[in-house]
Amino acid sequence: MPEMTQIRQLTRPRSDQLPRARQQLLRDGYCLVDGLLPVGSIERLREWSDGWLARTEHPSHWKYQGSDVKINSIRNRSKRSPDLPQDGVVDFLIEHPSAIMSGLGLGDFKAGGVFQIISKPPDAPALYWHQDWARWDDPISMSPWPQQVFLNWYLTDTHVENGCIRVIPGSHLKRFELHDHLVQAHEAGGYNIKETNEWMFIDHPDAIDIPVKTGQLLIGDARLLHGTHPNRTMTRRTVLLGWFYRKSNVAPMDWDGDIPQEIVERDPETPFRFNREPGRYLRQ
Ligand SMILES: O=C(O)CCC(=O)C(=O)O
Ligand SMILES: [Fe+2]
Repeated sequence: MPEMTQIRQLTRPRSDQLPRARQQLLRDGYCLVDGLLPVGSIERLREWSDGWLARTEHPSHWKYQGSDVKINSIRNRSKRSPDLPQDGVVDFLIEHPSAIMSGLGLGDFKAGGVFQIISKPPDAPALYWHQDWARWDDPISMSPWPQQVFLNWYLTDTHVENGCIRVIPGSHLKRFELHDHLVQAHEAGGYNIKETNEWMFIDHPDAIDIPVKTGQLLIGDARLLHGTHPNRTMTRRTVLLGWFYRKSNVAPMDWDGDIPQEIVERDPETPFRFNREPGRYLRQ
């Protein structure tokens, strides 16, 4: 999508917005900012994603997400998933928000290289409560700063009726009773749950809905508990979701808050082990 990147003056964020958004990201686990997209981007992205959705067979385990079409970028390609189809639109989605990321103090984050097309068709069920962090055996799970975030571009305005996201603010750093009742997300268990599962779809008293306007960018900590409402409308609700990561497992250079002792003492050789189950590093 080369036309999009030409309009440089639109990609610089307003100066007061981002420091406040950063505070919210640290405290609540998410923030919503102006995505500064060039005119016409949403329509183009909708056309692009509708094309992929139409060409892709939807397996039954996509029921709760709606779809999970993964597309690799070209210039920022994920080497872990070399077989995914590649598309330059994903490079735009990765590169466009770089000034926003810097303004949020996330300038040291790198894109995973892939975006997911997650689209709820008309009459689609809710997405269950889950969190997406999978390094719970590692003391870095306690970081008061984000280590992994999702960037969500919604391609329609979202609201409760068409399946907007809902979150439990603060759940990225604090254990809620709900944590102990959840089946782990997606391939770790969520794919196979029943729609009648009470905990996975609970109307939790601490949950808040996050309706999003097209053009806004929702950024969330991977540890945040989130889910969605069902889509009860006749129009599909699509989000383009990409993961961004910090490579370093020590405090950011400019971090002036506390650093948990567990992180100070963390063995730099701690091996990666996939574990989505929050354990002793998520405290009450
Ligand atoms: O559909 C959404 O709004 C969020 C999707 C999500 O969180 C996921 O697929 O892990
Ligand atoms: Fe998620």
